[in-house]
Amino acid sequence: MAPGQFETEKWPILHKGDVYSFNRTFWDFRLFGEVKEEVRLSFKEFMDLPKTITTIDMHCVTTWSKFGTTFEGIRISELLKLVELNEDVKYVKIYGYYNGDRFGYSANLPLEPLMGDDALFVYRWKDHHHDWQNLDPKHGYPLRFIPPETFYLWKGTKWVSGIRFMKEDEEGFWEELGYSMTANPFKEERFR
Ligand SMILES: Nc1nc2c(c(=O)[nH]1)N[C@H]1C(S)=C(S)[C@@H](COP(=O)(O)O)O[C@H]1N2
Ligand SMILES: [Mo]
Repeated sequence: MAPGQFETEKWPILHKGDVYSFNRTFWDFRLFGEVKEEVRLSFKEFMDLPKTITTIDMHCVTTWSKFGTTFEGIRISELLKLVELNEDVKYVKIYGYYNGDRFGYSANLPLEPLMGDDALFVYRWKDHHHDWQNLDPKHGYPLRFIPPETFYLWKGTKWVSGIRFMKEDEEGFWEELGYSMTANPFKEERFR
């Protein structure tokens, strides 16, 4: 158990701003920043990418942890096949909607720990009490990021809109407000 956390059976809802309402026509996903050529994916193009199923623990910095949720989604490494990164890209910022601003929310992360099956853009989940179901809009429908469990859940951007590739680390939404850049729950990296 990560220190200072307690287990919750329910899946709490936590975010700033309005719940984004999905419109397939206007939705796209951008891969930009330190790339040779920017890429935009329609919802169909994104959902046609190969899928991965993984069970991931979630740790919210407000001290709840939800264990053993199984997610279906698309790995970052699938998206990396679509762009050519510039040299020395080491960080990403994962953007999402905030009150209608498609890049209003963001979270920074190092790229290297996101290369596995436990860093997913998810749209479906199940657990011990629930059968497979689509994400609820409040949890990020149609697509939200779930980070590896070595990052607090604020790094899991809901209503995702794109990834910016970066050479240097840069603060996102909560990091600008004083939260940790590295955010490891097992080291209790909450603030800085
Ligand atoms: N777009 C967006 N994504 C967001 C947030 C937000 O305010 N806006 N809040 C983050 C925080 S602080 C947490 S703890 C998780 C909560 O996800 P949940 O509501 O599905 O439990 O979403 C993260 N992703
Ligand atoms: Mo959070």
